[in-house]
Amino acid sequence: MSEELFKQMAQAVIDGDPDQAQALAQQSLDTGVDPLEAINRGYTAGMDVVGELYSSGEYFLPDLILGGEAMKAALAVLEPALKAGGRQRKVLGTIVLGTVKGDIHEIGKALVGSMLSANGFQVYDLGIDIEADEFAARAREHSADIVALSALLTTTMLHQRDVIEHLVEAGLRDRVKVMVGGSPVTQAWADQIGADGYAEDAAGAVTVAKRLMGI
Ligand code: B12
Repeated sequence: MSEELFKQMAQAVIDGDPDQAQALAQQSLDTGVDPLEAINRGYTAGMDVVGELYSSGEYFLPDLILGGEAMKAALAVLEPALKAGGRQRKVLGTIVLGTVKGDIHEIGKALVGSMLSANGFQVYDLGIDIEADEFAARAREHSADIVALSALLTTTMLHQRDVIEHLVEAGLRDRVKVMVGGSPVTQAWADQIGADGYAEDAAGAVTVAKRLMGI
């Protein structure tokens, strides 16, 4: 019975269908299925397939976005039940994410956030146009393992360096890894400003975040 439900959950993510994903999550709670099993054996299994199809070129960006949205829709139903039951999903690490000061591009940043969250990271998405000192303050508040910085403009990518400088000034740099991305950002830029990781896309962000956590 549950096996069939898990398959349907995975399929809802593969199909990028948030409504179906959410309905199945509610159905699983109503029929007493363990929410942790639903996340791991249903939805996360579906995300793995989406990631593979994207890597092999069969799926494109919109499929990745929809898969992430479907997963988020299901988690919105299941995570409160998990917390109420006193069980937490295993968290791989805590990430403070945002688009840097002067930059209002949010789509890629949101996609990176939902992929990280769907793959087991606790993500605090600060939003867009975020000041450097705000990143440092929130990293301290949440005891972040990683600060992830998005920038889509050649002018605003300079602020990624400012955030690193603020983390140094706040005495946090030795405790917090920094990951950067956005279309004008390159590995060479990441190296130049002393960031710990760079990824070209949201799937790569998950790989890099896991590497930074030593997983
Ligand atoms: C949509 C868009 C907008 C929308 C944004 C809407 C929104 N709510 O986000 C609006 C209309 C507001 C906008 C405004 C502007 N834009 Co604009 N915009 C774009 C556009 C067309 C698409 C961006 C997008 O969403 N891509 C889809 C997402 C999924 O991809 P992505 O953002 O690159 O993110 C992926 C990766 O980069 C990576 N990634 C992103 N962030 C991070 C973070 C980390 C940590 C990691 C690891 C990875 C990562 O993973 C993501 C997912 O795979 C781009 C062109 C382009 N093709 O990129 C121009 C573009 C970025 N914009 C541009 C410009 C010039 C502007 C404006 C200055 C225009 C103007 N004169 O007003 C303003 C700037 C406003 C501001 N202050 O920020 C230029 C930038 C040129 C440059 N190199 O500096 C571009 C490249 C267009 C162009 N070819 O000229 N824009």
